[in-house]
Amino acid sequence: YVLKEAPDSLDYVCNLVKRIYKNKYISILVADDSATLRRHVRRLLEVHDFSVMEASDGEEALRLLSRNPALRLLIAEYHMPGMDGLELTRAIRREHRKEDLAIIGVSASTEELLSARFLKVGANDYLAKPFASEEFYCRVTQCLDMLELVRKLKEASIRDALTGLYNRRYFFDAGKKFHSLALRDSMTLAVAMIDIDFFKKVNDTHGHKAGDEVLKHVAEGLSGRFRGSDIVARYGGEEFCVLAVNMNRQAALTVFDELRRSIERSRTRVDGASISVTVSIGVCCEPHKSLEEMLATADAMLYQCKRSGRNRVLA
Ligand code: GH3
Ligand code: MG
Ligand code: MG
Ligand code: MG
Repeated sequence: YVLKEAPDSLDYVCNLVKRIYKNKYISILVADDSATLRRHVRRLLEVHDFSVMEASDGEEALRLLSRNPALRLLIAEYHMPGMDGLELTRAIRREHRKEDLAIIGVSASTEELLSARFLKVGANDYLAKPFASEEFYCRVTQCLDMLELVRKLKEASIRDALTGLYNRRYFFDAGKKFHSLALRDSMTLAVAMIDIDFFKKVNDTHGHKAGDEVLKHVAEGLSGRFRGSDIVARYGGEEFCVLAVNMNRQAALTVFDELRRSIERSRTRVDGASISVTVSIGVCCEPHKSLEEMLATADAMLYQCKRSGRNRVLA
């Protein structure tokens, strides 16, 4: 089974490590005033390799949560001196959503509707004590699976499936935030539209699949060239856009012309063919315009590039 996946690929090794140490990266906080009960829950979790932290009351739980953003799940006892489990849950929900930090309320109390009260203030689940370790583990897994599913969906909703770059929606959502920050702090900002020249010819000559490989190749070249704080997105088809903060016109012309040249020099190898493409890039460095207007200006510059011979940068 193991050998079916190419054993020499880095991805394979990473996935294997993740599978073996899956739970080591998941931190769970146990809030309970009884040290005996905390130790019991800690042991249940550590059997499955989770990283566990302990809090003996609500205040300590809040402190630990604010200092450890990696925490994914809180097991909250109802009866605690000071802030009880319900108040703790309510306080946490002012800052952390259900899909970012799960909470399971637990209690030995027979108070009526306690489970409903926990769920109403924002707990993901409730378990009455004493519980079977098997059930405890199932509930924990269920909560963590939900968090992981939401994380994957969120990630998928902002990415382009073919290239892995951000998609147009994310470009505008995040771009608008960057844009207003740049305006506020009087920072420079560059927005670029990048379009592959005569891309239809690539599809016509080598086929659509080869065209896709070229798109992926250009996307890789693009994403490797910008800072993590910049946004590199696939705008659609064979068009990409970049928003680079702290970049003035002079720097933009240099950076995008280097990018243009590196794409011109590089080749995509597909099924024995070696394909090279060029790109035209229009840039706008006028952050006093709205993001939409900046893109429209960049697009107009791109059009000028196309009209004046392609394979060039204009700002
Ligand atoms: P120009 O230099 O004027 O930009 O010419 P062009 O051929 O690149 O421009 P045009 O807009 O006429 O054609 C773009 C082509 O890109 C048409 C379309 O089939 C192709 N295309 C768009 N999305 C994809 C995709 O996801 N995969 C592949 N393989 N081709 C795509
Ligand atoms: Mg186009
Ligand atoms: Mg076109
Ligand atoms: Mg094109």
